[in-house]
Amino acid sequence: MYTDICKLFHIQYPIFQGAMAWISDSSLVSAVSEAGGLGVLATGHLDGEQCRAEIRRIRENTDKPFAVNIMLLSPKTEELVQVVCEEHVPVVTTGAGNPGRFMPAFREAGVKVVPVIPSVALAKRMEKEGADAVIAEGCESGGHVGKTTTMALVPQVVDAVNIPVLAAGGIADGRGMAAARMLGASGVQIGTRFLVSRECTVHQNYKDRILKARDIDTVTTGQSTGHPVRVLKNALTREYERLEREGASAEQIEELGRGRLRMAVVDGNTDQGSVMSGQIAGMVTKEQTAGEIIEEIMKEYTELMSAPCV
Ligand code: TUI
Repeated sequence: MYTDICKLFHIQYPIFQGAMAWISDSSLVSAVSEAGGLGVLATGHLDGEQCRAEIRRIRENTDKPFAVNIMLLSPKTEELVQVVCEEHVPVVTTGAGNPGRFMPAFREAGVKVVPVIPSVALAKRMEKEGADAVIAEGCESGGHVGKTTTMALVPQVVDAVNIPVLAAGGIADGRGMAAARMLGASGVQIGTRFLVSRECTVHQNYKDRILKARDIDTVTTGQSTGHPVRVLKNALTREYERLEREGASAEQIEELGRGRLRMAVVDGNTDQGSVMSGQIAGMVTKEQTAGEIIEEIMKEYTELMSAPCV
């Protein structure tokens, strides 16, 4: 239960909450950290000062460690990095790109860096550039995804680097966590299950779509743009399919996606909005507090790890 991840990040359980743009705000982050995991603030939709305000709200709610995620496609990346360093945030996770150029600034500010990576090559590069750990994220995840599954990616990354590896993508319970441990991961990152937690402020319509989803209800859109995104099927994904079938340009397809995540998360328009979700949504069937989710996962995990083989 207590792994090198717990020691490195001063947390009770080796569970990171996946950063979800517009969704993982100070409310969810402080609840996950307070429950013994590592809450991770999403900043893909924030500017530097909004990020600073959220960091301060987290610190009002908990004195436990937390992380800030920097989505490297954000036009505000530079100012977000600056704020994270000024605020001496304990941990940064990064996504959707290579954080190499910011590593010296993070190191100088004493910020631990954990890049999310979709490949062995990138994991090796991150280790060389001074990452403290990596999150190997399989394409079962929600949102922007790589090409390799968690099952195939995690052991290959574990073999390739000497820093701790967390597994992400398709994990939502103690069985997934035990499987990740068997693949050599020291911890897990969980997004979709925390999305339906009571402390998550996402629109109830979004939660309801996750709670009702089946195993086959996600699809990746935007394959042709080089930024495939896993979402629940709806009118928007049918429109993506039509555009891609008709050979629309990458610009036209990117344009279709503009503002769609906000539409789903804030306005609750789950038909026209982008309802990002992992493939595990079919198994996420109840709303609980973040604390209950973590307790349940750890109970299942410890029971499995101590059970005799059958
Ligand atoms: O970043 C994520 N998931 C996300 S970001 C996001 S917001 C968004 N919306 C529309 C289009 C694109 C993004 C929603 N979900 N997960 C971590 C992740 N990182 N997945 C894949 C990667 C990744 C991809 C390429 C990491 C590094 C990378 O490097 C390429 C390079 O620059 O060498």
